[in-house]
Parts: sequence; C-alpha cells; structure tokens
Amino acid sequence: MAARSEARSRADAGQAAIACPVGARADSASNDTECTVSTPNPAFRADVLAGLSARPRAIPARWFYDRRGSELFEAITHLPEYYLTRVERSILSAHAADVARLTGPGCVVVEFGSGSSAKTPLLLSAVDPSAYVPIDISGEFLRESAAALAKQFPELPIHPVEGDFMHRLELPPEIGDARRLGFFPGSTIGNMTAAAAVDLLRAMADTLGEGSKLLIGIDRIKPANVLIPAYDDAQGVTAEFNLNLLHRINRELDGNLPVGAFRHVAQWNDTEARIEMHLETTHDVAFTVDGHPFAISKGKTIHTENSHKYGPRDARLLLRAGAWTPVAEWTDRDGLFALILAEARPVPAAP
Ligand code: AVJ
Repeated sequence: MAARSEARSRADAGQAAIACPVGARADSASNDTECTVSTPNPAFRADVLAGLSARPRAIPARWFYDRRGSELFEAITHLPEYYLTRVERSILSAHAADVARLTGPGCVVVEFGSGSSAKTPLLLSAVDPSAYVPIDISGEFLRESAAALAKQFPELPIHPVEGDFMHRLELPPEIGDARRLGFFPGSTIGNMTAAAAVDLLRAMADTLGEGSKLLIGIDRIKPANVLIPAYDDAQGVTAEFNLNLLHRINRELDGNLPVGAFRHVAQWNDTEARIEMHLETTHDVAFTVDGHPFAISKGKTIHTENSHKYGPRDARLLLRAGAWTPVAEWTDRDGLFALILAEARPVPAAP
C-alpha cells in the first residue's frame, strides 16, 4: 500500500473470498476490466447501506481501495502537496542506520501491511534482519509484494502471514525466538480514532510479545494551510479518490448515485485534531443502492475519512496508552512527520 503498497497497508476488515473479487479489497490486483460479473462484497454492502442510513452519514475509509482507488492513492503520494510519503521516506533513509543500531542485527522485521512500499527495502537493508514477516488481510497482495522483495533480498527468509492484524496473530514458527521489530509506516494509524488506535497498538504488542520494538510513522499536527492542500490538491486527484467511492458503489452494489451532484470536501476539525474528508451534495439527490432508496438534501455530507494528526506528546501518549514505550524519535527539519521507535516493556509498578 504505499505507493500502491501504502494503500494496501491499512487495516481492512472486509475481505471476502470470491471468484471475481470486484467487491473485495483484493480487487486492486484482480479487478480487471475483463472481470465483468460483479460479485458484491457483503461487508462492503453492509457498511454502505448502514452508513447511508446513519446520521451523520459515514462510510469506512477502507473501502476507498479498490483497483482504481489504489491507483489514485498511489498518484496522491506523488503530489507536491501530499508531503507525508515523501517526508517519511526521507526520515527513514536518514535514520535507518540509527534504527539498526537500536535494534541490533538478526531481528525479525514484522510489517503490518503487505510492504510493497519503497520504505520496506530501506528498512530491511539497514537492519539486516534474520527474517521478514509481512502481514496483510489480502493474500494476493502479500504474495505479490513478497515475490518482489524476494528478488531484491534473495538471502532473506520471507514468511508472509495472511490475516487481520487488528487482532492478535500467531507468528510463523520458523522465526523462532529472534527479537521482533514491528513496522507500521504511512501514518495509517491516523485513520483510526484514538480508541481504535489503542486497540490496534495493543493487538500489535500481543502479536509481537514483550521486549519487541515497533517503528511507526505518525503525521504531525501542523497549520491548516499545509494540511488542507495535502487533502485537497490543485490537480483534483484527492477529489477523484474520494468520489471514486461513489463510482465503486455504483459499480459493485448496483447503485445509481449521481456522482456529479457530489463535491469533495476536506476540512480541519481542530477539536478532534483531524482532517476529515466528506462528499457534499450540491443539490437534493435521490438514488438507490442494491434496490434500497436513499435521499440526501442539498449541502449534507457523507463522511468518508478521518486522518488524525498528533503533536509530539500526543503521539507518545498514544503509544503508551497502547502498551508501547517510546525509545527514540526522528523527524524532518520542519517537524512535518515523525518516525517513532517504541518498545513493549513490562509496565513497572505504579505508585
Ligand atoms: C493512507 C491513511 C495515511 O490519511 O493521509 C490520502 C489516506 N486520504 N489522501 C492519509 C489519504 C486522502 C492517507 N493514509
């Protein structure tokens, strides 16, 4: 999911094993034009019908990433306004050796997400791990990115795990009891509310075990005049990415939403410290999805994404709440983005 691989790394719960996976997240790889029979993904359908019936209306951000959505996200990562990917990569190239010094050689790198981003090779080259374990809900992406990495690192044992890392997972027995370094780049954690992020961090600590480390990318709070353009770029790629969700509903769930009657909105919610993306109606609309009728009056929105931002102390507090003790932190000269190394330590007795 970064470039493309970054899109992949987000926790995606809705995966259905179907022959023609137009509706699944795996679709990014397999939703070819020749695949004309649309088999609706039941989790996608349930989320869309419930989300359009709820007030406020909201559809989970993970459904952005069909094939087209993953391509658009990849394009977003190359936009001049979207600093996140570029800055995180530069922090990692500048400090991968520091990470290696703090983890020591021979650890097992466990990536939460399929790891097809350019960041993974940067980390693997620096830390010289004894094995690499990518975890992803999509077996298809796992196999693709594992094959690509195997070419680049022919000596490195790679043990992909297909599963939902929102819950504790068994790691492959082949890795033995080597020290573990979790890797969760991209500020993917920003899509989650604080409560969900804490649950995820605790699940990661359970999966990796005490004494493990975690290298996580977290986007910083910054002025709205930098944040807003990152989510509302001049070329309109992010608008297209947001609106693609409606096209996807029409394609996969037999919908007839009038996509032209919706506009992309990105706004900074200062109370919640997050960028919110919405789709706002420019006039009253009525449509059906899988036979279910809906109406939205002019100026109302469907909330499609949260991207939470964290100040330096906020990020460390989040990690501690999630059972991780921060041990080192690196940022760029402008403090736009942070890479934090944390350790799963036994909690000392509190006074
Ligand atoms: C992949 C969740 C980190 O929130 O910045 C990019 C997704 N949405 N532009 C982000 C996204 C709109 C991205 N994450």
